[in-house]
Parts: sequence; C-alpha cells; structure tokens
Amino acid sequence: MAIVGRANVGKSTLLNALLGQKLSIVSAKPHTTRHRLLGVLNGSDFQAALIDTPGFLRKGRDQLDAAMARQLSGALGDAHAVVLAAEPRYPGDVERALIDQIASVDVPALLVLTKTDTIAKQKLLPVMARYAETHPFAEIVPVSALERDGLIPLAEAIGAHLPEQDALFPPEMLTDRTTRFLVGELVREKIFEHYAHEVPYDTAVEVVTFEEREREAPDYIRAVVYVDTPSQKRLLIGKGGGALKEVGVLARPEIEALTGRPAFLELWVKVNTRWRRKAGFIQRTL
Ligand SMILES: Nc1nc2c(ncn2[C@@H]2O[C@H](COP(=O)(O)OP(=O)(O)OP(=O)(O)O)[C@@H](O)[C@H]2O)c(=O)[nH]1
Ligand SMILES: [Mg+2]
Repeated sequence: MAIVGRANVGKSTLLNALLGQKLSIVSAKPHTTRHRLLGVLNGSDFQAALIDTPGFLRKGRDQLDAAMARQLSGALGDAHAVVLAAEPRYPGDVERALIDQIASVDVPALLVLTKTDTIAKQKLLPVMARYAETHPFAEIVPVSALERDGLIPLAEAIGAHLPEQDALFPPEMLTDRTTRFLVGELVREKIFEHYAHEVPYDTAVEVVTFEEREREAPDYIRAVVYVDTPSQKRLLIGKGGGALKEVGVLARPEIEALTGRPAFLELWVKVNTRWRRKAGFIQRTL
C-alpha cells in the first residue's frame, strides 16, 4: 500500500506512527523523503507492505527531482492499494493530480486527512465531503499522527482494503532497506533540520564504512556528506567544525536506537559539483 501525497503533509510521520517505530526521516521542510521505503505493518489478521514515497513534484528541475518523481510513480504503479495523505484542507491542484493518477491505476484508495490536531473538528466535515466528490475513496480517515489519534481506525481500514493474499514478508521483517541506508538517512534528517536555504537540498549522504564490533565496543561508522559547492561545505562544517559536530551529536543517539548498539560516527564533507544532475551518483546514493 503506497502512501502518496503533497510534500510535507506528514506521510513519513504517518508511516512511523503506524509502525510504532521511527523508520522514515521527518522534517519541517518539504521534500525530505527522496526514496521509496517499505515498512511492514503486521496487524492481528493482516500484513500490509506500506511504502513511504517522496512528496509529489510537478516539474523536475534536475536528475534528483526526476528520480524522486520516479520513486513516487513507481510505488503507485506497483501498489495494490493507495493511501492519499493530505492536510485537512480542500483539495488543491497537487491532490487533484494525484487523484487522477490513482484513478488511472484503479486500485482501492484510502484518504487520510493528516494533522487533525491543527484544526477544529467541525472544519473536517466539509473537507471530507469535498474529497468524497472528487474520487470514490474506500474510506476517509482523519488522523493526528502526532497525538496518535485515529491510528487504530486507520490500521483497520488498511487491513480491510488489502487484497487477499499470503503474507509477503516474515513477521520479524520491518523494512527492505539496509541499516547502512537508514543510518545515512538519520544524518540527512539532522541536516534538514539544522541548515537553512538550499543546503539540505544540495546534500546527499553516503555511509562508506559500517564496521560492527564485538560487545560493548562501538560500531564504527563513517559517512560522507556530499554538497554542491565549497561555500556549502564551509557552512556545513561551521566555525571550528562546530556545526558538523552538532549533526553528529544529534544523529548518534538515533543511530544507536536503530541498531541497539553503541556507535562511533565520523562525518566527512566533500564537494561534488552539480551532483543533483549526475544520474550515476544519484542511483548510488538513492
Ligand atoms: N501538528 C502536526 N504536525 C505533524 C503531524 N504529522 C506530521 N507533522 C509535521 O509535519 C512536518 C512534515 O512531516 P513529514 O512526515 O516529514 O512529511 P512528509 O509528507 O513525509 O514530507 P516529505 O517527505 O517532505 O514529502 C513535520 O514537521 C512533522 O512534524 C501531525 O499529526 N500533527
Ligand atoms: Mg517524507
């Protein structure tokens, strides 16, 4: 079941809330998620392969945008069912474009109205009514992932609208992504949270070394943070390395929570001019 929607509506937060575990990175800035990411939700009598996707991009400027758009349309094309996530407002052009795509793949679609903690309850009904006119949604479920409100009805709706088939994944499997990838994402999340303007968008992270150690010895992790320009490199590193150090300080406990192991994290910054236009590089880091 692919989770699609406008950028920043809370798709990744929703995936994490449904799984009860942080898997997908989240930030207040749009276009945080660049990849499809599988999260396996095991209900009492169903298993759902939830796919987080990048926010909808109308017109790509470069290869990275194109790759992100492909991740979204690929996930939509493969899905047996779709969750359209939208903020609790009347549908806009992005939602209408996505509804057109959903209608063309002809699979059951749930509408999730996110962030319901941000509006008065009585304002929800007219929004739900307007959406119901745009597409025959199987169900419309209002949710606040932040307050964990509406998640149980949503999980039930997901279970109810999945096609009948055998479970695809062993019950202990949470995702298809490697720990290496998820660690790189956690570093990227901190950069999204803590740097302004284009820096997060011109940043890619690659974990180049991941050495698991014995017992109490911390795992040794080395990640390279790629930026577009020398001035971005200076910004990222900060005075006396302070800014980059802060990224490491924030990312490390989350990495340790993910692996359940102590970690030693070393970050390096490298300039890779115009990497957003380099298909090979994007493929390697996506
Ligand atoms: N108030 C409130 N904020 C939320 C809720 N869910 C998500 N947010 C916030 O919305 C912002 C975007 O959340 P994400 O989960 O990164 O959104 P996304 O749709 O995955 O965004 P992209 O990956 O950029 O497309 C973050 O600042 C979240 O904290 C919610 O239920 N209530
Ligand atoms: Mg996201």
